Amino acid sequence: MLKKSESADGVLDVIIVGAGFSGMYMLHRLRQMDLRVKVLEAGGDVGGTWYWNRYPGARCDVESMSYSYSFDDDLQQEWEWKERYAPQPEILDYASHVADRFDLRRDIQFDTRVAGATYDEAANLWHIETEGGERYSAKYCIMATGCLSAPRKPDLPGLDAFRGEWFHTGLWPHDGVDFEGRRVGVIGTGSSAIQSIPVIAETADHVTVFQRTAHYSVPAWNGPLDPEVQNAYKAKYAEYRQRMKTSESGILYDTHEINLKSAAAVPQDLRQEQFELRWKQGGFNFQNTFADVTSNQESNDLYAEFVRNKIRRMVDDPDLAEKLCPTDFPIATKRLCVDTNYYATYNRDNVTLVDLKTSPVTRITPDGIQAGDTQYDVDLIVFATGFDAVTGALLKIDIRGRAERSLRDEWEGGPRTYLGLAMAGFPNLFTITGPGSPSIFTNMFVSIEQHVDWITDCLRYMATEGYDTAEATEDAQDKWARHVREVGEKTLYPKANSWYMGANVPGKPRVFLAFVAGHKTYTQACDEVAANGYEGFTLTRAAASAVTL
Ligand code: NA7
Repeated sequence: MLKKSESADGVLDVIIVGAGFSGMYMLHRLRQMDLRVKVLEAGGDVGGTWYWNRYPGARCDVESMSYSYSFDDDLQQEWEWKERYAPQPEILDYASHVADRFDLRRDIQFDTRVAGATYDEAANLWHIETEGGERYSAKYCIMATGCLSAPRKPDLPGLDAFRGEWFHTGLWPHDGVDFEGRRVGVIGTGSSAIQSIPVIAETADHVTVFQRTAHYSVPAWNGPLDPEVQNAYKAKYAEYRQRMKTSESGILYDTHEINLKSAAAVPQDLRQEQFELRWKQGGFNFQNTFADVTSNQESNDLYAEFVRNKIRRMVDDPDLAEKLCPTDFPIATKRLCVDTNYYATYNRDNVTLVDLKTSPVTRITPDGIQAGDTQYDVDLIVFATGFDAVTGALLKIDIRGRAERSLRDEWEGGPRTYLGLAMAGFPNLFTITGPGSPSIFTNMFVSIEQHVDWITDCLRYMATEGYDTAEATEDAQDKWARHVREVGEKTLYPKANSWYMGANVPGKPRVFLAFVAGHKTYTQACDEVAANGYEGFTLTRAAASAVTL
């Protein structure tokens, strides 16, 4: 008997790779078009990034009320968030609830990692091969592979001979890790480390933190979400969602006239007052105190010094406080961390900071971690060393387009896409929140919904007009890639060795991985392309000549 999702010849309309929030919504939308769709997912269930990142303290840095789908009003009205910033288990419960509610799992094949995707020009099909050797074919292939889904740990010699246990925050064991009475070494001080260190320190015998670069962190002021606050928010959901969709960040901020000014341009006492106000609001509110944190070095310095002074007040030991004060990059040019008790954790007797600035980690020994000439004995190592962001998960798959063109080769000098949605030479292949889209600079849900809706509209247009292939033109792709670079170069972002720039992975080309101008600006560009009949794409009918718009 035929599986429901396949046609008589076993060919699907669409294969979606990944069942995180983008793959799930994509499946839901395409089903409404009555297409035969299958989702292939490496994990054992839905959730994507939130399925894998189960480290202690893992929590979203965007507030719960806005970090969720907007496409179904009953869903957003009925789902109850418990905390201001949702912890990972709650977000995973939400993903699972959505999968149940829309009966998504019946078209998702779990525990299936895609190894290759090859375009067959003659048949106008994508052939997908899994690591297990299964093959699927579909007219369209949509990569919903996520931006922070390829964990990376440094290539340190000696790890194999380490007598203890080690884990990466982004691939955390599902049954948890017991820290009780153990000496733990945490390598890295980005968001994952900043969230997990305070929790690990509560039960571990000792935590040694290996810091290469001090990051800026602001307090979350997390807590239970008052049901009255939640209900009031829900009553205005339609308006709030609309405001998110028409904002650059996809996040709602309480913006007054003062917040539209340059930090450097307002009097010192007023600036201090505003910084304090936003600090008390918590989270990303802080970086939106003024308009120019990432565009004006003088303003950026004022923000940074405000945070350093906070750190000096929170950490008892002045020498330690100075080591925790970031000085190596402009604030907010690496993603701002949002924490609960991070700096105060260093006042505990069982937490030590190792500053790697002059003595990097060189090897793992059987008993621990060696940094410079010093050996630190630990029972357990936590690699909080981040991800091969944005392009990593895509390039793990051997993607081949027209004439066997390999995406890995095409992107050797850095990714180039048209709108972060499509690539020249790879017809009928779409990426959700791909490189060159604003994705990582925004509330991911807002970006995901916009991308999925845009792709859905594009496929509907093709079906209605009788087109069989859509392929970005080289010219449109070049122009967009140039635009992404030029917009980025006007900001302070290039000054940081961040994952936004691909700088955290040795050998990765240093290019802007995302479009920094924001969601609203980007959406206007996408809408214009669609309104002009998918300008910048070559649309082709199987039996007729190509139309380039
Ligand atoms: P990040 O933000 O990339 O942080 C990784 C951390 O690991 C960062 O402090 C790195 O230092 C450090 N790192 C990486 N390699 C090494 C080596 N070899 N030695 C010492 N330290 C190292 O990843 P996260 O998982 O924390 O957060 C990723 C995103 O997830 C975050 O932005 C949020 O959006 C959620 P570096 O700064 O490069 O000197």
